[in-house]
Amino acid sequence: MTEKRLPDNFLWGGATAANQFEGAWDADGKGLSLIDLVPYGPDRGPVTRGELRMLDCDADHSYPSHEAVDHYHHFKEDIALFAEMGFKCYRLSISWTRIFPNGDEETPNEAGLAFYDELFDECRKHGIEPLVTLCHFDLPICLVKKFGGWKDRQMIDCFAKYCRTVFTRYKDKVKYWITFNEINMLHHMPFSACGLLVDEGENPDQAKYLCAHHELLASAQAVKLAHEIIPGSMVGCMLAGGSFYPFTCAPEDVWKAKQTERSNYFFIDIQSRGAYPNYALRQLERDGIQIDWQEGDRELLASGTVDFISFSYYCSRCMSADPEVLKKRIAANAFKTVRNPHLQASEWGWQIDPLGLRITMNDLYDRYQKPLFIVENGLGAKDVIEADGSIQDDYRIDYLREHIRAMIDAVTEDGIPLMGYTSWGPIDLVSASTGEMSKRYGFIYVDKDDQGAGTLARRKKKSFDWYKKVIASNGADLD
Ligand code: BGP
Repeated sequence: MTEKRLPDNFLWGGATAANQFEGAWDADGKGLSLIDLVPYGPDRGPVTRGELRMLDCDADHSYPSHEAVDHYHHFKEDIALFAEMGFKCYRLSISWTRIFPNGDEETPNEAGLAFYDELFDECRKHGIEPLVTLCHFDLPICLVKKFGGWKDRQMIDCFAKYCRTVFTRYKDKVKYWITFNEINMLHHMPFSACGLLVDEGENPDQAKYLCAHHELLASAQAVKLAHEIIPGSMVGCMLAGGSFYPFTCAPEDVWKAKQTERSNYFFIDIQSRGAYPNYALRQLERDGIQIDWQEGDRELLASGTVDFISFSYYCSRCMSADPEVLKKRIAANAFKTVRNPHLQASEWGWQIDPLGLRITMNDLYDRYQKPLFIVENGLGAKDVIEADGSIQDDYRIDYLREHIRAMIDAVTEDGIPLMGYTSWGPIDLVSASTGEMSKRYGFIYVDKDDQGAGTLARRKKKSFDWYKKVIASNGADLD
């Protein structure tokens, strides 16, 4: 026990995404989303990056989103388990294609709207505040085929219609919203992030920044709509976070780390400050990239700034200016990083750095001066069921304990306003990067393997009671 604890209104909880959790990919009128075409296996990476085109399902691949862990049919049981752990908040995403199956219909799909009505009612019944992501790597494939995804400005209207529909429908049930999950993933997995497929002869960077401009306008529009339709609502942007350290103290390494960091901050700089930053304007000009400015764009960006900064944090990253060092980079989520010799890594090579969370929080708050919300953090690991049926996931507890400790230091020692903490995947779900089930984050185990076999039964791990105690003590008891 320590004296350090978070305030009573701190939003403790967990986070999921529709495509990795719900399954029921074609139930009750749901349309096909681009993420329903991202397969399991070696083709997954190339599809998410847009290097391999997959615009229809085929018999040679399996698609993890189709069943996921079937939260769609287990949501009451799942939310009851969250309530048992004492969750104050549950971050989930709405699947756009449950609401508008093709993305461009005039009227929404009532069955899809009804599903989230029930889900939010269930949360409210247990006193759990929903935090809703409008788009988590999940857009109607019809819009990808029709418009080329976010390359087309008409996407802004499609998104606004979807936002207006869900804000109006859920205005009494949902107060906290996030526009786009990990918006900077556009750099790293452009197909999953915004449906981008670069055409032959097209400049990939021009296409990327065109998508970015439209998404940023759509985000600003969504913020304005939420504020109009739901008085008192709060809307956040969302960054795949993790500060970049210079590999050495050579000024060239420091500068390279800063530039790389800025290319990721670019999106949320605009979402939180309402204008393109000078460094980006100059860089885009040097690179010969045109921004598709149209009348009213600047005003829209300026008037639709976010209320809070949310981010995921799994690891810090390291950058060097030396081409030889860069050759040996490793994976850190969809990013590449120079290996930091001071850190250990997870089984998937993501380097574990609890102090890096405190550093990232300070970097973000120094930059934006807006409340922060940690909406993803956790350890992906293989779990073993012991002979007595228990799962002794002490490695997960250790990871979370040290990160939560660093987070509490950032709040209590550094004075950072933090709205809440939702750990990633409180119930095991499909891995976004690999499509595996065996990369597990949960406090609750799901009986399903990488090949899709299993009963989908839920089972508490050792970390379940540990997290319950952490929440009950508001972070004072991390033992
Ligand atoms: C983030 C995504 C999540 C989630 C998480 C963990 O980038 O927002 O959707 O999956 O990473 O990554 P993975 O599932 O690849 O382990």
